[in-house]
Amino acid sequence: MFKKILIANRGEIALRIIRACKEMNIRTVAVFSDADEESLHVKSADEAVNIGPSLSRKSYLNKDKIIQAAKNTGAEAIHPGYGFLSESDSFAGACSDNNIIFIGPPKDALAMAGNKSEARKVLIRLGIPVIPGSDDLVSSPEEAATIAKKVGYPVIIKASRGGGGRGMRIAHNAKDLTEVFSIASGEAGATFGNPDIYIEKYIIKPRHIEIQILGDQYGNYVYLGERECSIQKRYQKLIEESPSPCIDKDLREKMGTAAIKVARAVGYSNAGTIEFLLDGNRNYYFMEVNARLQVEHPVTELVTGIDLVWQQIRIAAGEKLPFTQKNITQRGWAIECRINAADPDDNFMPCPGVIEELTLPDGPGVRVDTHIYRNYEVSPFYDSLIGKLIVLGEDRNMAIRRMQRALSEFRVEGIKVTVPFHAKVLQDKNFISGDIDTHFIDKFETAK
Ligand code: MV4
Repeated sequence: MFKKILIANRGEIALRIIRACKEMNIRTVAVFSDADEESLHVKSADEAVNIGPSLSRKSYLNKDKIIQAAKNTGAEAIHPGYGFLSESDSFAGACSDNNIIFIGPPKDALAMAGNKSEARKVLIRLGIPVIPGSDDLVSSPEEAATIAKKVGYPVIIKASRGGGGRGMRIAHNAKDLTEVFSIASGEAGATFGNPDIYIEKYIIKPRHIEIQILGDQYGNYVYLGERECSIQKRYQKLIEESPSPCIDKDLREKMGTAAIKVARAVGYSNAGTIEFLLDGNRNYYFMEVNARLQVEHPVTELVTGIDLVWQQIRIAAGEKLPFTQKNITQRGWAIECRINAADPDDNFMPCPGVIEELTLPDGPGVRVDTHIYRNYEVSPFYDSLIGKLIVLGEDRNMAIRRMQRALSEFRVEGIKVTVPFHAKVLQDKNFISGDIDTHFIDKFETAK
């Protein structure tokens, strides 16, 4: 096992990883930017290294600085958390060039996950359900029009190097398509440094369901059930839960098996998520591979009892999975609210500033993953996520009541936070009945 790990991240996830390391008797190295000098991850790690100015590009995204910090402190492995360098195949490559273990999937699996049209092509060959569309890249508006005519409008054009909702354009008819085609490819080139695009039929009102998997370096895989992530706004998830109200044992098994097939096909190991869309008839379609530990991983941890960060570290150190599929069970219902320093009345505009008063929820079935404290200053330089409130109940109804209770205990003063917004969603009758899809928040906001 590793003796020392560097955590190439900040905020709540850096703390989450440091906690797992402490439990495993592994020493920790934090890295931090100028803006994060007073951050908890810096104080709770055994060592901390300043890696530069506040701008992410100059610190948390600076590969050389981070690798140098690992070498100088003698860290044998780097945990990238989520965001920043977590899905960078070139960073994973740089780690291995420097004899440092990247705690995540192999470089080639990262590259495959980052190339959506290539992944799609491989999975079509394997018989994994993908949304009807192009089998490969689409290179002209004429080709796009032919495919659109075959699968039917509306269609969606996606950047091959995009993901998470970035670089997508919808076309409702042939006239739209010509226009949207050049916009989409121009955007893809400008945003992702690669103009490649592909096309799919646009699924109206899908549910977003993702399957958590773990794979060791010896070809053993398990799936840890699903997470329902449909409650989102502009691709930013607000609430996640596990299990999903619309998945039964049979569908879970089918999607879980498909997810493992995807992972195996791309040579995946470590923790990963296979994202699917579910249409109104509960047909599932592969969307993308999220090649990292995800923000919402705690809901899976609470219902399976498996610590995903422990497993990530064990896998990276070359250990075999300590369980097989039949050992994995889900018990109870978990819900997570992402708490942001943002204003729901102003399009979730970030609201950085000093936290003047703070009371965090506690009590039965409540977990709070956060890096904030009284007098902490939420920086404008980074994502506005200030914490995650996660509850576990015996069933969905109990989890909802527990979340309502926990939200009512959550008190932050000095900055605007999304707690009151979450409290309203948790009272919504469609949410309570489990009638949710990716358009839920839009409807919820217009109904107000
Ligand atoms: C789609 C889609 C409908 N049809 N693809 C957005 C994030 C990215 N992972 C894929 N996304 C979508 N792809 C087809 N063919 C609808 C979405 C989508 C969505 C997906 C997941 C979660 C929230 C979403 C919100 C709007 C649209």
